[in-house]
Amino acid sequence: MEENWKLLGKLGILVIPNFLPPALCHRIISSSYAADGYAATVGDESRVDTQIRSTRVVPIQEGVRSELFQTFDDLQPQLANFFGCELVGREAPQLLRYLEGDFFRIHQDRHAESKGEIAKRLVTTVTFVNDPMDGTYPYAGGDLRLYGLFDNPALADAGLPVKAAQGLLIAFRPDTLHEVTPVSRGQRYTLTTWYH
Ligand SMILES: O=C(O)CCC(=O)C(=O)O
Repeated sequence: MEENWKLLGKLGILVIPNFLPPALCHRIISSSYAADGYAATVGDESRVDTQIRSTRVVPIQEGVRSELFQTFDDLQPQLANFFGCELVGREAPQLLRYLEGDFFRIHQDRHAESKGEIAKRLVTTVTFVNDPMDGTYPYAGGDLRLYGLFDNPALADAGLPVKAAQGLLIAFRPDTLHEVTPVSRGQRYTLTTWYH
């Protein structure tokens, strides 16, 4: 396994290479490629703020939806076991498209004051649908970085980048600070979902 993924594993992140097969990843992107989608929101009150987050949520097409949703349903027991909590369901996966220049500044997916559905989040998952070396949809930049994983206070501001790979899923607690650095070339696609 990649050294980077082994390190993430030691720091309490669940890493599942090839969670989604390449053919499914390819179908997800090609079937949604032409769809415009809508600007992704931030915060509990779901507002658009392009200083914090510049990316779009793209609809997941009918032809891939049931297979994809089933795959995420099947993951639930493994997540519950890994994070040592009871999980009762999940939010609908979001397909995110980052164009050149798009980013998501450092944030948490749930924090102490979160309310409503967001307060129910116990696990975040991010799945890479393409990766920088993807033959059909390559990109550059767009690092997912996780913060606060090291006990050493001197490393509190050190964001650990996740080595992207097509189909790779990572799961972490939703109060983990994380960001996506600006994409410098191409289009980056990820799927996020939250388990309750
Ligand atoms: O696209 C990613 O890699 C992460 C997305 C994210 O941080 C989020 O949806 O909260």
